[in-house]
This record gives sequence, structure tokens and C-alpha cells, in this order.
Amino acid sequence: MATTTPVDVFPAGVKPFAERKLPKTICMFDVDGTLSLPRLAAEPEMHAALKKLREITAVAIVGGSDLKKIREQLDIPGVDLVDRVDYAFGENGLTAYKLGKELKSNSFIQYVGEEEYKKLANWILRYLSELDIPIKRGTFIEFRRGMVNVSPIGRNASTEERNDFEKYDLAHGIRKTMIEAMRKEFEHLKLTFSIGGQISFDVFPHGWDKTYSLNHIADEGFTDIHFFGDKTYKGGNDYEIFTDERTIGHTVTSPTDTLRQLNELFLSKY
Ligand code: M1P
Repeated sequence: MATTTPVDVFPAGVKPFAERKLPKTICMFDVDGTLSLPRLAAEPEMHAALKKLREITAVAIVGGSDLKKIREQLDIPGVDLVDRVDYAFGENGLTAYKLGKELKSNSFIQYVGEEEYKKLANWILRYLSELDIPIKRGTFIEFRRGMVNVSPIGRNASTEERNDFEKYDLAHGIRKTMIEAMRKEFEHLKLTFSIGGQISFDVFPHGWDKTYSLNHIADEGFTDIHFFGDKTYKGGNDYEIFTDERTIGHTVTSPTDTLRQLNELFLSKY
């Protein structure tokens, strides 16, 4: 379980929550498809909007990817992402930063243990070795702090190869079929399987979806927790936090739509 470490030092130039226009409100954002196009960099307009929003509400990023990838997508040279938002949550909050400082959290390997993890990894590699799809690249399992990410084509696929796999998967249900088999095989581990992107799926313990990140802000007294995401449908990796009773969920269709909604709800009003 996550523990909330009190970090009350607001860096120079950053207003404490109490001095913002809506002191009890936080806006949380998914990354791919919400702040940027999948795996691509966010546009300057998005950075400007988040900066302006931070004067009004607290701002959090909650991505399924690890923070390294999120940083690449939301990079501004010279200023680390964790210093530009109030909270940065990678891997659904299993890696967590508040005001530039890392918070304590949990890990997938601690949860399943070495033996079970070995069985899981061996099973995945065996399954994929027998899977016939048009092309394969490298890095089929990515071991992360809070989850394992599994990709039938491999994470080294190029943007074009990603797009092609996504279409192929939609027609042939490659990920869906693999998830069904894996769910059956590892029922005892109580794992959740989530398709959050184009070429892979995430595997993590029940409850370690994006709602996990809410543990880190639980003691902060926010009364309005807005969440913006594109995969808010059942089975999408924004579904649980979007439907959670603690949040006010907003479905977006693209980064442009996120900007439109932010303008309407906050930026043009306060
Ligand atoms: O953030 C959404 C997903 O982004 C990536 O998915 P893919 O590589 O399949 O497009 C992964 O980092 C995945 O873990 C994440 O949920």
C-alpha cells in the first residue's frame, strides 16, 4: 500500500494549494491521447495550459507508462517534469512525486514474489514463442516497478509498426486472446490486465490501476478531483479512476479536446 509522505515545501515561484484560485481542486491527467498523441511529445500549447492551470488548481499527471517515458513525452529542456506539476505519477502511481520529491510506494515483485514472477515470465515467453503474427521485434516483457508490460510484437517496434500492429490486433484480437489465457493460468495471483496503448497490455495486482494514485493525495483535503482521460470505457486503463466515486471524470477524444475542455471549465473562467 502507498504511504503519503508529508512534503509541504512549495518551491520558489509555486503557489501553495491554499493560495490558488480553487484551493481544494485538483486536475489529474492521463498522458497518451490526453496530453499528447500516443508516445509522441506534447505540444507547447499543452505545456502553457498546464502552467496556467497550476495557478488555479493543483495539477497531477497519472500515466500508465513509467516516468522515464512520460518525461520524454512531456519534456521541456532544462525543467524536469516533476518540478512543473504538483504530482507526477508513473505506472498508475506506483512511482510518485509530489512537488519534485519522490514518495514511498510499493512494487510488483514484492507483491508476487520471485518464484511466481519467474513462472509468469516463462509462461509469457512460451506463449509468444508459439504466436504467429506478421512481424516481431524485441523487448516482449518490460519489467517495471508496479507492473509488467507485455507486448506480442515487442516494445522496439517503430511508430509505423505500432500502427500496423494496432490495426492487426483490432481485427484478430491477439492481446484479448492472450489476456484470457493468462487470466485463467494465473487466477491465484489476482491480477488485472489492462490494454492502455497500441502494442501491449499491462499486468498488475487488483486495485493497482490509476485509482492507486488517489492514495497519494488522500490526506490533502481536495474536495473536487477532476480526472481527464481518453480510455475511460470499460477495459480501458482510465476506466477505474474515471468511474471512481472520489473523482469527477471527463472523457477526452484528443489533446485538442483536452485543451477545449480545460478552457471551458477553468482557463477562461478564473
Ligand atoms: O499510457 C498508456 C500505455 O502506453 C504504452 O502502451 P503501448 O506501448 O502499448 O502503446 C505502455 O507504456 C503502457 O504500459 C501504457 O499503459
